[in-house]
Amino acid sequence: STNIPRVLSIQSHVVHGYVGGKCAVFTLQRLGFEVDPVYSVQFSNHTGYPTFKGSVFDGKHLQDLLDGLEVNELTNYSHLLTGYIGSVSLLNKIAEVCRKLKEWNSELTYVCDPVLGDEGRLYVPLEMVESYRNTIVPLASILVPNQFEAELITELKINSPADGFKACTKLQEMDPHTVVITSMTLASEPGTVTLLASTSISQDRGPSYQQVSLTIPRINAYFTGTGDLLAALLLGRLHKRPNDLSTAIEEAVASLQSILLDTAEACGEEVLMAPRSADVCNKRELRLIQGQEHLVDPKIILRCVPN
Ligand code: ATP
Ligand code: PLP
Ligand code: PXL
Repeated sequence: STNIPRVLSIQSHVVHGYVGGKCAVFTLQRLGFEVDPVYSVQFSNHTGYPTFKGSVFDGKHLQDLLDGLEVNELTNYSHLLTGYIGSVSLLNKIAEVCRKLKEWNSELTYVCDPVLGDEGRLYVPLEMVESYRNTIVPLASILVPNQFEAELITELKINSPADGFKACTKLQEMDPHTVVITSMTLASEPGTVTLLASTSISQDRGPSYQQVSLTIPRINAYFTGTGDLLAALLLGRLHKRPNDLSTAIEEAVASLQSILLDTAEACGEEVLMAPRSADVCNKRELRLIQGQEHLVDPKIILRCVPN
C-alpha cells in the first residue's frame, strides 16, 4: 500500500505524437502520480493528419480490463481521468466503472474532459451529448469543457465571461465541485484565449462560488492535444493545491504555455501557417519531452483575476 495518488486514465492512444493519453500519462508521471492507462482508441496518429489508422474500443473492452483489475484487487484509485471517448458504449461503461471505483474509494476524484467538439463542430455522435449531460457530468468532481462543450451540455449560449460563469454554475449544480472552461474566444478580443474557473465553497447558507478568469495571449497557430495536456496539468495542480484555485490554474497554464511557445519557436512561422500536410502536423506535435522541465517547474507569468 502507498500514499502516492494513482490515476486511472481512459484516453486515446496514438502511436506517434502527443495527444490524449500520450500527453496526460507522461505529464502526470512527471508530477509524481502513478498512472494506469486504458486506451479509448489506438490510432497511428491524431485525426488531424490527412489519414490515420487504428481501432476504437468499446464498453466490453473496458469491462474486461476492469474485471482483471478487480479479481487482483487493483482497483484502489485516487483519481479517474477521461478524455476523448470513441464509442457510445465505452462512454456508458465509464459511468459504471466510476460508480465501482467510488465503492472502493468514496473520496475518488473524477476529472472529466467532456470531449464533444470545438468551434461549433461536433466530433462525436450526438447521443454522447445526452450521455454526458444525464449520466457522466453528475459523476464528475472536476469538469474541464471548452466553450462549445459547456454550451452543448448546459444548453446556454456563452458570449461573455458572465455567460461563461453562469454556465459553470449550472454545471456545478449538476454536481462537479469545480468547473474550468478551458478556452473561450471573445468577439471583442480575438487576440486572446480566455479561461474561466469556478469552485464551490462549502458554506452553511446555500452554495457559494469562487470564480476567476485568466487571459492568455493567442499564439497564431493551431495545436492539437493542448486540451488533453491542460486537463492532466489541472488534475495534478488542483490535487496539490485543493484550496488555492488561482495558483493551481496559474501553474497549469504556465506549464502549457511554455510547451506551446517552445513548440511554436521550433516550428517557425512557415510551419505554423502552413496547411495541414502530414509533415506539418508532425512538426507541430507538442514538444512535451524536450520541455518536460516546464511541467514540474512552471514559471508563472499569467495571473488569474477574480470575478
Ligand atoms: P478540450 O476540447 O479537450 O475540452 P479545449 O478545446 O479547451 O479542450 P484548447 O482550445 O486547445 O482545448 O485550449 C486549451 C488551452 O490550450 C487553452 O487554455 C490555452 O491555454 C492553450 N492554447 C490552445 N491553443 C492556443 C493558442 N493558439 N495560443 C495560446 N494558447 C493556446
Ligand atoms: N478531433 C478529434 C476527432 C478529437 O478527438 C479531438 C480531441 O479529442 C480534437 C479534434 C481536438 O481536440 P482538442 O480540442 O483537445 O485540441
Ligand atoms: O484531443 C486531441 C485528440 C485526442 N485524441 C485523438 C485525436 C485528437 C485530436 O485530433 O485525434 C485520437
